[in-house]
Amino acid sequence: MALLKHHLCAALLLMESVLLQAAPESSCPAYPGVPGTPGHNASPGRDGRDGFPGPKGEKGDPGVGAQGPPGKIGPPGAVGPKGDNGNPGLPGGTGVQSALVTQLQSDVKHLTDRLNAVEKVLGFRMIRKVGQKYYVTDGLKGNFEKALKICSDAGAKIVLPRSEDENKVITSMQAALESTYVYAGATDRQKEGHFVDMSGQPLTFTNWKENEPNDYKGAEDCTIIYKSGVWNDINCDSEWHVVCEM
Ligand code: MFB
Ligand code: CA
Ligand code: CA
Repeated sequence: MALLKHHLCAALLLMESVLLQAAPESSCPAYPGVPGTPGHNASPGRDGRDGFPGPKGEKGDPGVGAQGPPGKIGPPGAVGPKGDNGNPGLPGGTGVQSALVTQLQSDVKHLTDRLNAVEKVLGFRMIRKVGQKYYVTDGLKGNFEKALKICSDAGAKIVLPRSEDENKVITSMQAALESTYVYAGATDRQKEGHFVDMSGQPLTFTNWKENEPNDYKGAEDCTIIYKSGVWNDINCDSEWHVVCEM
């Protein structure tokens, strides 16, 4: 169909051109032709030739050149002020050895003492560890002087609680011993009414029962711990359970 249309259009155009050539001055009015179908866009044309060089540009910023190689080492500076004295040097070879030997001897003595204490502790029937101390007993009874000897023979001292917690350990041992009273290492033998420990130092902890110490009948200079944990001053010749500490 399109082909037929193309041929018809071509024929009409041919006829028009013939008529125009035959009678150019014809009086026939020239009627505008039917507008043709717009043509397709032609393919792009060839690139044009290079243009003429443009005007000279403005001067650019100065460039940053690559860092040059380090310069030559300069001359040595002036001599500075004298520095402080250095730390004392280590002793000479023999000095270091003697220091080490001294330290080792001290360590060995400490360990030996601890080992001896543990061996002594193990010699008792009942042991309680109380912080860095041990409370020990064989359940023996005696007066105050005998109590002091039992403990010193074992390389220990008579017990003296220094806190509520330590005091409670004693009452727990009394329950196991079915004991009523345990001697404590506190007396006012030196000065009546002023209780001190076995080194003569004032007491930092006490748990006296109400109205105690009372130096009953003027003859109570030693201290016992009742199974409830309260303290009472008593006659040093009475016999009670012995607990030692080390
Ligand atoms: C006193 C007490 C004393 C004796 C006596 C039998 O208390 O202080 O040490 O135990 O009783 C009333
Ligand atoms: Ca007294
Ligand atoms: Ca008393």
